[in-house]
Amino acid sequence: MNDPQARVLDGLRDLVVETPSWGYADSGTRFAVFPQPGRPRDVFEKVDDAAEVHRLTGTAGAVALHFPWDAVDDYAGLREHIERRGLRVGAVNANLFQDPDYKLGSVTHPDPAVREKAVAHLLSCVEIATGLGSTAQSLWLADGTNYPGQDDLRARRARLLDSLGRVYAALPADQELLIEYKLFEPAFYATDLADWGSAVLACHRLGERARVLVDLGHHAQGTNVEQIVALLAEEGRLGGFHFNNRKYADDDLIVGSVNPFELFLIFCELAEESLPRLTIDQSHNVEAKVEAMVLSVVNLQEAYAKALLVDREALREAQLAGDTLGGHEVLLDAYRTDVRPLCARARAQLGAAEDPIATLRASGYAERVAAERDTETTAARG
Ligand code: RM4
Ligand code: MN
Ligand code: MN
Repeated sequence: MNDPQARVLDGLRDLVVETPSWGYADSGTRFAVFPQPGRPRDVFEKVDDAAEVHRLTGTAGAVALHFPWDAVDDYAGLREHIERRGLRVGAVNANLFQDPDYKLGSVTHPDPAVREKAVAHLLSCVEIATGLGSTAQSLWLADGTNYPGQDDLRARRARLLDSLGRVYAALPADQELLIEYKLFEPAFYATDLADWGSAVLACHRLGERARVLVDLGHHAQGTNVEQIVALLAEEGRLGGFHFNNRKYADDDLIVGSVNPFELFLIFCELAEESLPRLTIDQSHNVEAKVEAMVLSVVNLQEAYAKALLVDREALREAQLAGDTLGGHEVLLDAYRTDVRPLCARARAQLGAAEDPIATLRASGYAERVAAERDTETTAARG
């Protein structure tokens, strides 16, 4: 398609961003959690917030869930609630990092009984996903060691592959396994899945529906994340993305807030082929949560729009001609374009808000949920 504006409008129409249920709930740092007015009290209210973000942006039609944080007795009821709000279930995220049994690891733990417990949790997540109509398991492990000699690095790797192999074997054909790596934290000496290499090697062992998930906050400073995207895509192993932004470590700030040019370059790579699963993974500690999520989706729309504006032909010509700065300037041209009016038009076409933040603020949503949720909580506490 040669009309760049039409390319952007089409692209934004098809863009789906999954917002995370956990991004609406109270969170904090290891120093403190600051409770917010109107915070959702359960998964149903998290879904209500996600639906509000979708209503305003037109692009956030799926909600990723985290278990056991979002566990309920009646999954059919939860699915109905999600669909009634005009959403679908995104990836199902297992939680293998909070139970005291996992102090020395989960699927890599030296004790087979703990590994069994971890695998059982992963298998229960597969069942939950089946009931909810989700097509992906998203797995991040906190597994690792703090001291040299604490455990055998090769034995841990073998345990990891064996445990994940059992989970992969139980995956229904319409579910994929996304494996997320992270350089460090909570382990500080050796993390079992520390980088894209250790993740993609595990995927190769498991099977073709195992793919790597890239989280923007999980690399060493200065890592060229867009190059990792290109590499994994070329291998057919780019499964998904966790968007956020950071200044120092895994800060989980609003995507595009600190380093918008990096985000644009990542979208330039993503836009080369059909987009993988795109999820926001953020922790809003001091900012208003629904507003933070709306701004995140808007930032993603703008980064994608700019990537779609890149004159690919001119870029290729410059590259083939060895015109070093010519190619760079093609990218800058797109990056420096003010795409806000075009994104507003795209949102209007989707029946969403031209100016989502202003509309949210004028709607009184935050005040309304604060009144409903906080009063009832106080009443319930008696
Ligand atoms: C991790 C990782 C995971 C997320 C948890 C809460 O650092 O990014 O994706 O599920 O945090
Ligand atoms: Mn993540
Ligand atoms: Mn993280």
